Order: sequence, then C-alpha cells, then structure tokens
Amino acid sequence: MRILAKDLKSAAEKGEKNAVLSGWIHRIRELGAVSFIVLRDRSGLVQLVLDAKCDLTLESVITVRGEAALNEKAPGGAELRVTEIRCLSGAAPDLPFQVNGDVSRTGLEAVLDRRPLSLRNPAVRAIFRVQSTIIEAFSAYLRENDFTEIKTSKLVSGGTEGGTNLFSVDYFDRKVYLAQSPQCYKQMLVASGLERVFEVAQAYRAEKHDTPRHLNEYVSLDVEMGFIESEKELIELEKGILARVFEEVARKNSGDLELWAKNGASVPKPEAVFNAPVIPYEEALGIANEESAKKKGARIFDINPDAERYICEWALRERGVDLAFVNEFPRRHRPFYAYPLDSVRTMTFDALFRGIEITSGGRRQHDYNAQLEALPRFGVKPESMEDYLSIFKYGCPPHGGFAIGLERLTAKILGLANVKEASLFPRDRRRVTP
Ligand code: AMO
Repeated sequence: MRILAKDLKSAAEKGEKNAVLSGWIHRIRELGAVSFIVLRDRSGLVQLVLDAKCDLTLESVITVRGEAALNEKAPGGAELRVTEIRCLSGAAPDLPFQVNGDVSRTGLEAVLDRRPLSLRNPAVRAIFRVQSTIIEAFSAYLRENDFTEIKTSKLVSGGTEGGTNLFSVDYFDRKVYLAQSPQCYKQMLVASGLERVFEVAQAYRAEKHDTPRHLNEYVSLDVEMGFIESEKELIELEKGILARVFEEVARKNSGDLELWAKNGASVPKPEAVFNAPVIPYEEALGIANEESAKKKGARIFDINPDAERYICEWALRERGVDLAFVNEFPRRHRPFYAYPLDSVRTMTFDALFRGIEITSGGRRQHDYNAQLEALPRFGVKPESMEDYLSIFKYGCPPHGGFAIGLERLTAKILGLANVKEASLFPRDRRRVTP
C-alpha cells in the first residue's frame, strides 16, 4: 500500500521492506552508479536511492517500491532503497520553469505565467495550504457560533460598494454585473430569520490600478449577524475568528510557515489578538500623523496605506501585536448601508494587520425611511434597490457584519510582497490566464 513521504521514517523504524511511494521527481543527483532521487508528494520530500542510472526526467510521475531505511543525512531522516521503479507519466525535458528552485528569485509575472508548474514548487504550494487552513478555521469558528454558511449569486443588477468599479456581463438581452460583495444578500438572509450567516466566495472589483494589495477578483470571507448594538460586537467576533485562524495555522502549517521563514512568516499568538487596540478614526489619524512626523513623513489626512502601516507599527510597539481596529469612520468614507453614530461618524470599522487593511465592516442602517433618504445621497436610485429595501420595509433586526480579504490575510501571514502570490489564478488588468 502507498505511504506518504512524511511517513517513511516511521516505516523505516518498523523495518518496512516493501514500502510503496508515489509522486513527482523533484531532483536527481547521480553519484557513480547510484542515483539519489528526491521524490515529492503532497506531504513533502523524500530521498530514493536507486542502484542504477536514472533515465527519467524531472517532474515525471513515478511509483517506487523498496526498503525503508533510517538515514540521518536524508531529508526527514529516512530513505527508500528502491527495488522497483515505474514511470506513470513522463515529463517533457524542456521544463520552462525551475520547479525545484527558489521561486523568490524568479519574477512574479514569470511565476504566474507558469502557474500550473509553479504550483508544484513546495513553497508556492504552502501558500495555498495555509489558505485552506484559514478558510477551515474561519468557517469552523462561525459554525460553532451558530452561523449558517450561505452561497449567494455573483450575477447582480447593481453595485454595493460605491464607485464605478463594476464588471458588466451580457445576460441574454441585458447587462448585469459581477458582484462587488455579497453585501445585500447577506443582509437579506439575516433579515430572513437566519440571523447569523457567513460566506466564502469570490468578489469582483473592476479597479484599474495595479498595486500589490489589489486583485480584480478576490475571495471575501463575509460575516453578517443580527441583533447587535454596535460595531464593537463585530470587532470582538473578528478577534475570536482571527485568534482561531492563527492558532490553527500555527498548529497545522508549521512546515509551511518555515518555507517562508526568510520572509518573516509567522502568526501572532491568539492571546495577543485579544489585546489589539480599537482606535476611533480621529485618534487613529493622530497616531498616524505622530508616527509620520517621527519619520519626517508627509501629513496624513486619511487612513491611507501609509497610515495603515504607521498604525500597525504603533500597535506592535504599544500592544505587542501588529493588528489594530479603527472604528467610527466618517460618513463620507463609507457606503450607503453604514449606520450613523452621529451626524458625522458611523458605526463602522476596519481591521489593519501588518500594515494593511484586511477587513471592513460595521453596523448597517436597518431603518426603512432612513435608508430611503440615504440612498440618493450616495447616487443610488431607490427604485433600483427595491428587493433590498423590502427587507427593511417588512421588519429587519439591527444587524451588521464585515468581510476579510483572504489573499491579504494570507499574504500578511506569510510575508508575501504581493496579494497576487496568494491567489491561485489571479486576475489583474492584463491577466485572465491561466
Ligand atoms: P471592502 O470593500 O472594504 O468592504 O472589502 C472588504 C475586504 O476585502 C478585501 N478587498 C480586496 N482584496 C484584494 N483586492 C481587492 N480589490 C479588494 N477589495 C477588497 C480587503 C478589504 O478589507 N461589503 C463590505 C464589507 C462589509 O461591510 O461587510 C466590503 O466589501 O481585505
């Protein structure tokens, strides 16, 4: 029966003489008449010793049988002394990408151009194993707290997040759009009586700029809950989610974090997350300006990328965690659905982690008349939002929610310079393949 690379040592300790391993040829080294082959499977790398020349190419898929033997010098402390080798699928010799190399030395565009092959690189694959843990921990935490997972349509009739950054799609004889977020749907489902919902799904933004923090398609980890009084309850919920995510990544992905250690990959301790400061917008601007002044930087008028970086640096120094929540954003900075705290401020927040906004959220306006009055001020025609407005017209609990950007969170855990690295098949202005 097939065993995995990670289990070869224990097979060797048990004296297994007939172990079977399958995977890809990661590396070949010939030493006289002996070939040392590094085999890669989903669990890692393992050394095969073959008493012959290896005439197979790198990346060929093989299955081997042999004796498991302890060897301190081999990766993982064991090797397989091969008695039988079978090629399941040979790889062409002209590999366009050095799969077993250090990807950070290859340019990002080349890595993305060769996505099917670059994903074979253990460090690149590690990114998506971490991401899988994030999704799993996020979902598990919410399920345990009585949230229902939803899947909503990504074909919509209008925008929710303001601006004109919508992708239009031909839909029979009319135009529809790709959803910028599941905002209206998650609110509808809270009002439907589900009360607590979450969704993990793609969101689309037709933003023209090309920055290390923007994708045109990203995965949004969305949460919405009923019967809240302010954004503070949501911040507490997000702290619980992040603490669980970091705990699970530390537990399940220590090997993956190690592959990105040179980039400073790490997760904060769960207890540190609960210590993250919650700073009202005006105060946060003050902190950003003080930090900027210390570094002789420019004056800051807004929570822009520089401010996000400064506030996280401050939080790390003052609270021991590079995570901070900024709340009470002015109305002018938030979408139509934000709930007012007073005539200027809203019950909204952002979470900043390691210098970047990873979350936006807040309490929502749930009063029908107030919503009717607010929409035109944001350039939205109430007639175009009839279904959405009907949820307020017919009784809706006070509620709120937030969304975490999956790629940004992943990139910040691993120390990746660009969110595109944390997207399996990133979409940007130029790229729609592979
Ligand atoms: P917002 O538009 O701030 O809020 O998005 C929430 C989070 O999603 C991520 N994100 C992105 N990631 C990569 N590329 C992009 N172009 C991009 N745009 C957003 C960020 C951001 O913090 N409906 C609200 C959320 C809510 O209030 O529930 C919304 O979508 O991490």
